[in-house]
Amino acid sequence: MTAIAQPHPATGPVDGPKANDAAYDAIIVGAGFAGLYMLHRLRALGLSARVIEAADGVGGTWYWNRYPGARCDIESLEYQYGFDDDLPREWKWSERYASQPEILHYLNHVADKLDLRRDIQFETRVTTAHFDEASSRWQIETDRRQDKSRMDFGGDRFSAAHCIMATGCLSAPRRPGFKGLESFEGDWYHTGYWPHEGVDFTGKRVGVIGTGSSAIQSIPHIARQAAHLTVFQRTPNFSIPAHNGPIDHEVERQMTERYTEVRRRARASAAGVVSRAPSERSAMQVSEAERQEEFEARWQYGGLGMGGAFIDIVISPEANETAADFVRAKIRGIVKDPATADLLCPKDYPFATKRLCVDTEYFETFNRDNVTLVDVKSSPIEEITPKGLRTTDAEYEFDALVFATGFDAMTGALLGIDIRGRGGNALADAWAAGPRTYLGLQVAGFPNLFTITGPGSPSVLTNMIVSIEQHVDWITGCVEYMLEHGIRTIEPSVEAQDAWVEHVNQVANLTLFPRANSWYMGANIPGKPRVFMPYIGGLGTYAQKCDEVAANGYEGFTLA
Ligand code: N01
Repeated sequence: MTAIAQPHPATGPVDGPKANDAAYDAIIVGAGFAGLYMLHRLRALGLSARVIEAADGVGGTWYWNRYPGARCDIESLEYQYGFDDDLPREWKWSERYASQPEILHYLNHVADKLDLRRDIQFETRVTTAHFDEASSRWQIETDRRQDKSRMDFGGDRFSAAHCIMATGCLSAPRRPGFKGLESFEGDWYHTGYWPHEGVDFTGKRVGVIGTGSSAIQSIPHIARQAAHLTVFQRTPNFSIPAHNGPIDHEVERQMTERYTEVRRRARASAAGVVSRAPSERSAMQVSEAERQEEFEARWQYGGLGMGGAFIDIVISPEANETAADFVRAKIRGIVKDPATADLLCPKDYPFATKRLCVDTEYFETFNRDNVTLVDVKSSPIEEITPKGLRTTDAEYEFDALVFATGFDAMTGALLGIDIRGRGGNALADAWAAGPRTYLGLQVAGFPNLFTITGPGSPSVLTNMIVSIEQHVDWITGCVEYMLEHGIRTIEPSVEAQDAWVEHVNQVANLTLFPRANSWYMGANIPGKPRVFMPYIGGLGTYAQKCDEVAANGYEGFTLA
């Protein structure tokens, strides 16, 4: 059954001065993979739901990240919806790793096929979401007015029984905070906020700041166009070749024939993928020759599977060092200038404890005559100047600057909205010492607020689409349960939340992850609490726990 996204008659008017707000069963914030699927599921329950989206189209992260070379680092056949058997069969991916335009095309196809757009309000940003205890409903305000009939000022307002954040984990680009940026006379760009019309760097002197995944993907493309490219690196990254190429149609046929089964296995796996599963062997219990053979096989296969070459790679410093040494040797084998190669070799954090990168000819790019690598760890960038930038060592002139400086990950988009729960308490205060959730799904004191792939869930450590579907399915089941049992609100108990946060921290502390200054730890944002935000216990274990909680009448939650 399909509901119509209009004020829901069953919900009734909301008391008080906001009685004119459009009332829905659910407001969903964001129209990426998560928001689209959530809308589809709630409609099937017969609920009224509206998606509020800042962009003028669907796609979320794949709408914004249009920088040259942007593509997925999970294989196309796994990085797609799995809830509908027809979708994987009818959609044909062209490459092993899909490019950003192809993924965006896919999401537009899904939005059309499921007729989702009529319930999405584009070019509108949610600014506040306040829980009204009297009505047990969320009051949501936006920055834009579509309802011209209202006489007051401000954006459209909504009231909803459920407020569902599908805001993404890497969707709040980190604005470059460099002194003097406004004085720069050339053009500057952020990879996470790229112009739709594209950028032509032909004949230009370009500076790229940052060497994370976005930089590693865009640098080879920019280098092929620019007159000269200077890369400013603070921390080198471990990157594995993608070995991208046309899709293997036989693999595609086999996978899509039994996609439900593939997806069931993916959800039960540690990282939400079935290709190149993590090994069960310890790196320290095999011979040197066997270790090298495994590393080489995974390097030749390409992609993120390198991180799962041995079970103890992110647990044992010795095991980790063997993987780090292997990749460093590869870098030195590719990059001809020994000093540049040395600079490109990560040395001061364990392998795979910052998100691994997957590249196409990244290291090879530094063999080009028109590319220079500058170490800004030893001589940091002091300021942007009208003509370029100055480090503590030297001054550089550019026609264009590209900031690949990343995101305020996992909490940035949520805390960018003024979210207030019971007693007017702000989420920003509740999370002042780091995010606290129960299962990454809900926050104590914020009834009926759901966070799809929120902090405290496996999210960014997995194939996001599998984790998104697991969360959306769980939330749908929860909302259905509430409807069936006449329950108006659900929220975690403080005790259940505290116990979960402690468990998330304990598991993280068994690994080497906390040793790196990564965005997983919030370390890329000055002043952000240093907390390992995702849950590293594995998606399969986690999904089972979520299912058990639901089967036990939503154990750990308070239902009223
Ligand atoms: O951002 P990042 P990203 N001076 O935070 C540097 C996903 N993703 O956009 O490491 C100089 O990784 C910073 O240096 P440091 C993926 O999960 C996926 O590249 O803080 N440098 C770092 O090098 C990824 O991990 C895909 O020392 C400064 C860089 O900027 C995540 O998004 C593609 C600086 C930021 O790297 C984020 O990736 C792209 C300063 N003041 C992204 N400030 C795929 O699916 C920051 N830096 C393939």
